[in-house]
Amino acid sequence: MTAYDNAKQAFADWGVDTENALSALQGIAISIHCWQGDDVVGFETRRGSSGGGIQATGNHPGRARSPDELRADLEFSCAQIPGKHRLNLHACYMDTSEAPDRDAIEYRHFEPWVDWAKAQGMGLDFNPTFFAHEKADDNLTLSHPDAGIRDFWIEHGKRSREIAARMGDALGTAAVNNIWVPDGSKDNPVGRIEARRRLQASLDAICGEPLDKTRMLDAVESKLFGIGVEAMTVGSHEFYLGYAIRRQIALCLDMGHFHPTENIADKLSAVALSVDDILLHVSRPMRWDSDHVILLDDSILAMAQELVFGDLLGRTRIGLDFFDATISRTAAWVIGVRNMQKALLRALLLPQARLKAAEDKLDFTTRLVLTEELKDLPYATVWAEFCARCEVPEGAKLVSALAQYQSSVAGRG
Ligand code: RNT
Ligand code: ZN
Repeated sequence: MTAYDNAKQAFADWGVDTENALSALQGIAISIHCWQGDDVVGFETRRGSSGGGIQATGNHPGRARSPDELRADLEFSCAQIPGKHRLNLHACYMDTSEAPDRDAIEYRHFEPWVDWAKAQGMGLDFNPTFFAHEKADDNLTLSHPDAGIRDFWIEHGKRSREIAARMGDALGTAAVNNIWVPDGSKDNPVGRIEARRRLQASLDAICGEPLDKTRMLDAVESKLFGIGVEAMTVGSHEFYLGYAIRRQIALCLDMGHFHPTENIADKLSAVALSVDDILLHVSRPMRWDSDHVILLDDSILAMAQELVFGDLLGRTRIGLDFFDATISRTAAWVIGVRNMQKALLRALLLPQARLKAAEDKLDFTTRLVLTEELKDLPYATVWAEFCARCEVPEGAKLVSALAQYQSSVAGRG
């Protein structure tokens, strides 16, 4: 008997088939955010200030300085992560010797990424970049009072959407095009509704023409506040929840974009009754939207359990959104993606029917005994089996692979 055979039996004793869990996990693609690899800097020749309140902190050696370095780092990272995943690109990560402004980006500026994704067997997702640009320095873009500035950003949004659709065509898997804008106000505004009307009109101008959902999915991302926009964020949760419902597009829930005591896992089932598609930005806020690398902690476990128990995996895209520049950036990716997968595996290994039956009978004692006893099951052994089958390292081998790669990139300037 191998350790896995024993674990398989331990779960079978609870009525859980570990093989079903492993094949379900194999089918879940995580959208890996390109911006962890270079501290959200991007590769535009014309580069503005960082802006938008989302600057990474830290100066660990090894930041990717070019698309080639970023791709090399991603290839290494993906070789340490079981399964097939997606890459989530931002518009500012264009790969071209040209210097198009944001309102002039074209598909060809991203084609090297598409070719690379095809070779890797990865899908792509996309984001227009509404920050780090002189026309966003006031933290106003799609809701700017000046129509000329709004039009500039609307053009950027339209082009991004078209690029995403063409990525979807090329790779045969719909690319999510997620819109997040930093728009807001540092001090108490007097024209809140006007700002929100302008944002709504700009979004309508961008997403007005319906595109085939097999090519791309529109998503909008809400936020509570950011540095420099403490008093009001135009695209608040209520704003975008309503907008996504009205326009039948995807809603993006970022785990760092709510009050720290709100339970983001709880929101999934609530919004799922009103929107068809959900995008997650799995992140770890510490006191604020700090975007720490995700741990295998209660918030992630709860999120994964809601996805599995609410049968929401089929209409939720799981994207990650964190950036830590104080540690190895490749290690950050690998740790974060694997933690998301471990959380999903744990949820898939729970005896769901039995737990729900106890709850339906209002037998809360049994529910509590079960949830606590189930924590002792050998999840780690099933995870190790998954890694072995996918031919990726775990434990001490992973630690040394990460350290070795980090030392190979530490000399980058
Ligand atoms: C910012 C949002 C947004 C960004 C990325 C880089 O608060 O979370 O998703 O992190 O677009
Ligand atoms: Zn986000």
